[in-house]
Amino acid sequence: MPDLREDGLYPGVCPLDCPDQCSLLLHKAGGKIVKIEGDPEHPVTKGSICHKVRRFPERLNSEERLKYPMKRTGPKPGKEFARISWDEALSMIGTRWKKLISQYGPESILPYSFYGNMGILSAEGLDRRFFHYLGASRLDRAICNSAGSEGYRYTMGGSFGTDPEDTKEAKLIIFWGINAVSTNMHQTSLAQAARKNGAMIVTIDVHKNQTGRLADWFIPILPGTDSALALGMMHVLFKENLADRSFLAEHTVGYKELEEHAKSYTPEKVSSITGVPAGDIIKLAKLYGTTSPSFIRIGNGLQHHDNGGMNIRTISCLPAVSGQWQVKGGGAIKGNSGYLSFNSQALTRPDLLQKKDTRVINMNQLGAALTQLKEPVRSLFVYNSNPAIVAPESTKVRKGLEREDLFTVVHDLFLTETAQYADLILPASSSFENLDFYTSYWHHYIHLQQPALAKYGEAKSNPDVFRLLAKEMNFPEHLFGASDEQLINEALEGHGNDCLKKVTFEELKEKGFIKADRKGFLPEKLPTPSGKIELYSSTMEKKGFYPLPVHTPLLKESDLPFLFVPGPNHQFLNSTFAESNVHRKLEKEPKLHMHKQDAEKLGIADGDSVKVWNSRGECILTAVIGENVLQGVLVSQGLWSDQTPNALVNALTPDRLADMGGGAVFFSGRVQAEKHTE
Ligand SMILES: Nc1nc2c(c(=O)[nH]1)N[C@H]1C(S)=C(S)[C@@H](COP(=O)(O)OP(=O)(O)OC[C@H]3O[C@@H](n4cnc5c(=O)[nH]c(N)nc54)[C@H](O)[C@@H]3O)O[C@H]1N2
Ligand SMILES: Nc1nc2c(c(=O)[nH]1)N[C@H]1C(S)=C(S)[C@@H](COP(=O)(O)OP(=O)(O)OC[C@H]3O[C@@H](n4cnc5c(=O)[nH]c(N)nc54)[C@H](O)[C@@H]3O)O[C@H]1N2
Ligand SMILES: [Mo]
Repeated sequence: MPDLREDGLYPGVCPLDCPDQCSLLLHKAGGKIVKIEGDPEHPVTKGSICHKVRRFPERLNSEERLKYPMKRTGPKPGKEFARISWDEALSMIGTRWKKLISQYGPESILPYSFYGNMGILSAEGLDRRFFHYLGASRLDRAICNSAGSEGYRYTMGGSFGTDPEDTKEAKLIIFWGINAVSTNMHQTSLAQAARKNGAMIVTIDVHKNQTGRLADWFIPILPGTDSALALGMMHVLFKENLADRSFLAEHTVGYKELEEHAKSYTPEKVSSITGVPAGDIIKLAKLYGTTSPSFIRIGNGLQHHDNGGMNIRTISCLPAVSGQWQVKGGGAIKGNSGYLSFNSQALTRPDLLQKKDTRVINMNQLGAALTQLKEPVRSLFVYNSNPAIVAPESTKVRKGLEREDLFTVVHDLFLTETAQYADLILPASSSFENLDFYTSYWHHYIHLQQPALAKYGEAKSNPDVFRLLAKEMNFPEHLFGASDEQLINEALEGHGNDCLKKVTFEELKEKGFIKADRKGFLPEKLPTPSGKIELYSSTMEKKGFYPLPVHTPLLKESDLPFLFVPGPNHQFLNSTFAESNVHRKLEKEPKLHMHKQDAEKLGIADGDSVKVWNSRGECILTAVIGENVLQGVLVSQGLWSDQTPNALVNALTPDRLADMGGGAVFFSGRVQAEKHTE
């Protein structure tokens, strides 16, 4: 271990929930990180990092950081808290939980977490083991990528795609439902490098944002209609003899059925569904079918819809039809975590859960879980997440969090909007203070973060909190006494993943990051039931889905005229950084993109305040009028903090679930808009 009293340069890895997972150089002076740079030695991130992370030191050293545990002294929500000791905090939790367990059973307790820190020990390690042993209600962590991951799995068997480093060789790059300039900047750099070698960049999105502007060809599409566009492309590929039949015959199941099925997705029909002109559909399909290597970066936006799973399932069939999986730099990436899979079972120990039918609560329905269950949740333990801002149907979520009888503990670095509803607040250390390992869901590197800083005030890491809670609850030492180093070793053994066969903790310590040893363009035998790419999926059929890719329209939840797409923005990372004046200033104000004809009808001018509302809630946003969105579509960006109280976009989003994976449908809600006057 380095001597943490020393100033100087420390290696680091970005802990944020972002595909790029950058390798960092941490400059330390006076015992603090004062500057962060990208590590030029990293083969993918190559020393370039985003503004958010360059300004990370402000966050780390912020006066607002939580330094010690505190208990509530005022009403919920509020900022009145009093300092207490860790012993007192732990004993309050232990006493309350033991009482709840004896009175109501352990399912009265619910953990709520996501990936505020992508470190594996921080996000899915001892915490999971602890709650399994306790027998708490299980949380279905479906807020981000679960619908698309399930959809992709039916086609490809798991999260396996193209090596991003190869994509600089592509001649056609399609950014499909991804705002890569903001959310995957190194894929953008790779695309620009490819463009220097003659590649063309196409962006398919509901919003002409930075990534749309970067493209050589921007294709605007109506929300939730992408599977129709992909099927329209397949229609043309088969019809024009641009499908790679020898690849299809050897590596896929069901291509003849797909060809037959795609016949009904004529360009005219697809145009009427998607808003993309028939001529453009034909042009896009021909471009895709005649350019090699062609690569599709499949984004997250597509799956936050009622039909999100099927959208991804369908698009992921395209590289099979074109045979592009077999071409270096071709293919697609939805996610690549399959190449870096480790022994998660050893860390999380699902076997410790005694009652196998312990109830499962979907994190997208937190509001309902806190307000509507017959057997109520009576205690909530929140870490790595800020549900008061990020979860759908905020009004319902906050009503639940307001319950006086709900014993809420929040472990975070800051007094987040969620922490303001807590009975007890625990201070978290930053990732740079902890030992942890990281696996990217886009590139192929596994990283180690060794502690570069002493712990801030009395802050503790997530694994340390669960070690202490285990002691408090008298849980066995042999299960909860393991050190971080032991846990990393457990994760790196017995995983059966050949790509990580040679990776050890010792080597990670020495090198900082190691590339998965991947062979071939895809695993030789895909983990689908047939071992092949499944264009026709019997598994789906058994589950009641249509076995072939298909377009299903979004649920028409009301007659309100607009579809509302509130995505993330450039300067925040979900709700992280939204608390910072500097980051908010850079974003200027919460905007609402609207088509000029819609604006005209509503008498709204550029820069006007607009009230956006539905039966769930309302927001006040600033109009940006133009042609960045199609008619009938409204787009906002950013999960703004309560410092911008009128911009809580999740007050409007529905908490129903997507077609697959229990996914969130943030982008399938309907709203009305009108000029706002004070
Ligand atoms: N700067 C920044 N980077 C981030 C994040 C952040 O908040 N800020 N968040 C991180 C996280 S957790 C994630 S999951 C990723 C998300 O990053 P992305 O994968 O980029 O996903 P989103 O930004 O949700 O949506 C991407 C795009 O999909 C578009 N879209 C919405 N609906 C549709 C549709 O039906 N069809 C099509 N074609 N497009 C549609 C949106 O307009 C948006 O431009 O980014 C990560 N990186
Ligand atoms: N409207 C709308 N809503 C969305 C989305 C959208 O596109 N539109 N995107 C959704 C998506 S894709 C995602 S992934 C979710 C993300 O939602 P969240 O996972 O809740 O992400 P953040 O808002 O960044 O909150 C992370 C919190 O973790 C804390 N944290 C960081 N490191 C640590 C640590 O080591 N320990 C502890 N205990 N805490 C730590 C941070 O301080 C921060 O408060 O939001 C979803 N919500
Ligand atoms: Mo996410």
